[in-house]
Amino acid sequence: MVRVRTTSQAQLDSVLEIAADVWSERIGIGVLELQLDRDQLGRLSAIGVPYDILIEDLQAHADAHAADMRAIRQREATQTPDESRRVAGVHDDSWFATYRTLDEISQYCENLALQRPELASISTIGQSWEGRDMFSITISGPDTVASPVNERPALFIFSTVHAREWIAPMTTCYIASKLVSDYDTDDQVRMLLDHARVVVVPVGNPDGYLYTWSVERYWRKSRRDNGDGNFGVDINRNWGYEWGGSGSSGQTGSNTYRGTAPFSEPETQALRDVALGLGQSLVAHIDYHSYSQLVLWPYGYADGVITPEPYASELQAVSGCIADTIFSTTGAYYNPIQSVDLYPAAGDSSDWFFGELARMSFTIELRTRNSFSPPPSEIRPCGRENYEAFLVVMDKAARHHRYLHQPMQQRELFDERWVRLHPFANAEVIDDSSLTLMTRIGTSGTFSALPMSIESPNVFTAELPEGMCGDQVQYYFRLSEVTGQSRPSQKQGKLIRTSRSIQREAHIH
Ligand code: 0X9
Ligand code: ZN
Repeated sequence: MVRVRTTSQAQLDSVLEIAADVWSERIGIGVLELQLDRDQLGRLSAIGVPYDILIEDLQAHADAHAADMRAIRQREATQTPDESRRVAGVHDDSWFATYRTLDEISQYCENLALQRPELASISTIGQSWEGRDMFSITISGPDTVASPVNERPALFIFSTVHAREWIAPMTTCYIASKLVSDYDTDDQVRMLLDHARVVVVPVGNPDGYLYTWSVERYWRKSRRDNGDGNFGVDINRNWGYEWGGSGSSGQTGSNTYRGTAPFSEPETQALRDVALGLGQSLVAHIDYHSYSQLVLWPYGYADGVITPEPYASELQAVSGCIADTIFSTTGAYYNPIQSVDLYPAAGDSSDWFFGELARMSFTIELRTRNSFSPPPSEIRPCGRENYEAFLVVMDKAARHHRYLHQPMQQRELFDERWVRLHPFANAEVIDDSSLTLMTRIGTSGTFSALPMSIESPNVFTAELPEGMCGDQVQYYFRLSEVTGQSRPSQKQGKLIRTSRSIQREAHIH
């Protein structure tokens, strides 16, 4: 693995031709990290591109990493397992001491569901190209008549769509595991899980993941046989929103091969169908990758693509919140940016969740800044910081469902232009004077603010502006909740989750 510096497009083109694989997130003139055969180094010199060798022998590097993991496992084998914790189905911190195989990951999740069936359940969501079962684990507070689990707002998170990103399944398993165990001990987690559910798919590409453990450590794609001697589709270029554009390849051998059609791959289909199955309940999505510590929000499908307002600001604000929470948990810095500013890549998951389903969606690039094989000691801090950040997103997403607004039918709009908003019982106290209807005629331009009136206790109304027949009227509600000080029972450390202004302000679209 080498770091090169190019100064022209011609140099960059030659370098990309010489490289076996590009590891850098950002591909452009300047600094690039790439994998190449040792005997190609001379060609770099020949075209005048200076380089530093970062990893001399990738196989030896992967072997050393494997030896580290073996040592941890040997230590593990000599220790008596903490059976009482595992049997209780609570979070087992020792499991996060090293990377885990596909089987170990399924067993860990199955055990969570087995031990706490009222909180966690496993479902088969489809089969991979090689015919392996793919599974999800759904976590929520016990089903009740007043709040059936299937009607609760749902957050859908998945990881390991890219096979070599080993810290990703560890992180989503950490989130699943802590949610289950904290339900008993943390008031806020219990409140969130009683009002929302979380669907986790830890391994979105099981064939590829297995392949990285058995054959090629740095394999990225699925394992489809493309029929021409090349294998694999990049599952993160196979989603159906603006599929086929820049940053994805039509070449079967490319590491960003997009497949033959949107959703051509069984793995992408399985993930899509989980999302569609959640229907209106789906409120947010996160796709976990590694590496480089970034929080990415859509769009990312083409250079210069504009994410419409007010969504762009809201996605940016929540991304900032995620990054802040991570930083205040462990001190790790994740940069929040729009995904296109990393590089354009058409057919990724977040563009589909946002563009097609109109849901809040993020792609998080986990630890570290320079490796698909961070030392196993990075797993727990990565889990902790992302668990805390996930709770923030969950709180934010569930909050959207603290308000009820039934859009008016066209017929009603003809001579009635009143819109109503009812806070649910679990909403925070509202600052009445902050209630505003933001509205505009048409689909572009600025929104203007109209104050809302109190129709009866807890029912707020406002009148939409008058338009011409056929005009489209867009609107959303804006209000401030009075929180923070009013909940003195919160533990000091947890206040981070409720103290950001974004959390005190809710937009309901
Ligand atoms: O390229 C990807 O799929 C993601 N990075 S990774 O190194 N894990 O492969 C980032 C996708 C972000 N989306 C866009 N830039 N559109
Ligand atoms: Zn990835």
